[in-house]
Amino acid sequence: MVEWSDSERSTIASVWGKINVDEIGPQALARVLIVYPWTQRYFGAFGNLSSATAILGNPKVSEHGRTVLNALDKAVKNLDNIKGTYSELSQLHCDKLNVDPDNFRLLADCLTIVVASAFGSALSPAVQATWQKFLSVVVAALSSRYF
Ligand code: HNI
Repeated sequence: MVEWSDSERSTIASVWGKINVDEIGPQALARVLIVYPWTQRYFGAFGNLSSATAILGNPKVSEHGRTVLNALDKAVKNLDNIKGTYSELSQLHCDKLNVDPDNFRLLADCLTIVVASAFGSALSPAVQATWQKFLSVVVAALSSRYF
C-alpha cells in the first residue's frame, strides 16, 4: 500500500491541474509511437503511422492520447486506491488488447518528458520525483492483472 504525504498529494494535484490534456495527451502517445516504433503494432487500425510527421498529424493518435490522459484523472482523484481504480483497465489491456505491460512504463516516461518540456523550470527535481512516484503507481496498477 502506497503512502502519500500531504505535500505529495498537493504536488500531484498541482501538476495535474497545470496539464493541458488536449496538448500533452496527443504529444505523449505520439512520442511513444515514434521513439519505440514496436508499440505501433497495437494501433494497426489507426491508419498512417509511417513517419514521425504522419504520427504527429494522425487524428486517431491525438484522440487516443487524450483518452489515455483523461484516464489519469481517475488516479489523481483516487490516490489511495489506484490499483482498484484501474482493475478493469488492467484486465482490458491484458486479456483483450494483449499489450505488453513494459509499454506502460514507456508511456509514463514519455509523458514525463512531454510534461518537462511544457513546464520548464516548474518541474523541479523534487516535483519530478513525486510525479514519477505517482506514475509508477499507475504503471503498477495497470500491470496488476498480468502478474
Ligand atoms: Ni491504453 C485503450 C488507458 C497505456 C494500448 N487505454 C485504452 C483506453 C483507455 C486506456 C482509457 C480506452 C478503454 C476503453 O475503450 O474502454 N492506456 C491507458 C492508460 C495507459 C495506457 C491510462 C498508461 C498510462 N495503452 C497503453 C499503452 C498501450 C496501450 C502503453 C500500447 C503501447 N490502449 C491501447 C490500445 C487501446 C487502448 C491498443 C484500444 C484502442 C482502440 O481504440 O482500439
